[in-house]
Formats: sequence, C-alpha cells, structure tokens
Amino acid sequence: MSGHSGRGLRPSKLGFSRRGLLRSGAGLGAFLWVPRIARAADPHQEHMSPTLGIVPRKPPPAMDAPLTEPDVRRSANGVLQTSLRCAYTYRDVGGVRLYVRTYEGSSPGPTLRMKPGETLKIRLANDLPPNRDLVPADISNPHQFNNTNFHFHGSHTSPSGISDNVMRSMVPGESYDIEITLPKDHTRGTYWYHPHHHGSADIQMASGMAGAIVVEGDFADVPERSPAPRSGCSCSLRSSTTPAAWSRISRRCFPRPRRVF
Ligand SMILES: [Cu+2]
Repeated sequence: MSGHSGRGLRPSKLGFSRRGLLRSGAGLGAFLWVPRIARAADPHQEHMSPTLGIVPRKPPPAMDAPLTEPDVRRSANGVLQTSLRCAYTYRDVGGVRLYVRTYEGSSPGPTLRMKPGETLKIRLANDLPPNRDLVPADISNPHQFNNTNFHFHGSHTSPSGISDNVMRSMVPGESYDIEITLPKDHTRGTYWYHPHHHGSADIQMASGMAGAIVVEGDFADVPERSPAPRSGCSCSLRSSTTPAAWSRISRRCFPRPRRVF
C-alpha cells in the first residue's frame, strides 16, 4: 500500500477542492476582519491593542479615583528626621497589578516638608534584592537595578559626603544616613527627590521611586522682599535670591572650565 507520495495527496483527494479552499479562506478572512472594523468604530477600544494581554478591555478604574495624597513628613525644631525604605511592592496602576520598586511601599513616596535653614536627616534602608548582574564593560548600559542613592533635585546644598551626593552607592541589604542642610536663604518652592545612581536611576524612577519635597515659605519670609507685595511673579522671586545664593548656584550649575581646547 505504499506508493502514495506527498504529491499524490491533492486537495480533491482529501475531500475539498482548491476553489473551495480559496472560498473558505476568504470567508475566514472576512470573519476575522469584521470584529476589527467594529472595534475601530468604538473609540473606547480603538487604542487598546489586542496583542497586549495586560491591557484591560474596560477603561481603567484607577483613572477615576481621587488623587491620594502621599504620607506627609514635616520638620520639627529645625530638623526633618525620617526613614525611607526602598523595596519591591505590589501596586495597582490603571487596573493592572504591578510589582515595582518604591519608597515606603508607595508611589510617589512620602512628601517631605521643611523650611530653609533646616536639616533633612534620612536613614535610607535599601531592602531591594541583591543584583544578579555585574557592571557591564560599557557602563552607559543600564545595569545593577537594585543599587540606589538619594538626590534632592533642585536644592542648593553640598554635593559631597553624606549630603546631596549623587556619587554614593547604596547597595541592597544596607542602610545609610543622609544629612542635607538647606541654607537660610534657600529658595522656597516644590522640589522632588529621586535615586541618581548611574545605571539604575531611570529604571527606579520609572518604577515609582520619587517623591515631593516642599520647602515652605513665601515672599514674606524673604528678607529682601519684606513686606511682601500683594502680587508677585517668578522674576521677583528670582531677584530675591541673595548674591551668596546666586554664586552657589552658578558655581554648581555652570562650573568654570579650567582650559578651553
Ligand atoms: Cu533630579
């Protein structure tokens, strides 16, 4: 009974013809396309790719939820003393359950409120798991996502030692002290903190490791602006910055080149 090669198994012998196959193919194509056209007509579903399994079909309920104020930590007697624990946490974001790196189990992390002239003292515990990778040959590539450090974005303070030092390495399983003193003439406003460790900072921030720092005060607290005007603008705030503060800012942000090549 041998002798039947693959060539001999023509569609007609299998019970359907080539024409029938083409007809049924066209029918199947139409069957698959109709729901797509219907979906395209529905603006709610249009942007939801059917290829992404994690995208919910309904509008995410979290978008309708009221804004939840993060935990607020305030200074007392000139010091804001607190602790920040970096660890993995489950978070429901847009109706999707994610496992992300956080400060204190929330994203954003706690809001820190202090005043110019005060000191921020943080005990930072890095409870992220050990890194599984080594530093790559090209350190521009993202690496060792569980190393961290702490940066007070926008502050005009010391960048060295245990102050606002973005060159520190805070490795998993260890705790570190951070001590940042703001000058008395520090500009008031809303700032933020985030990790600044080379190789992992962007991954950790995208994961939700960031929080607000409010340096409290207003025009009435700035000696040069007192008594405060009834209305102000950012220009008057800038003109209120003392020469000492300006030279600190310019030294830090625009370091003078030693030599021009
Ligand atoms: Cu920054």
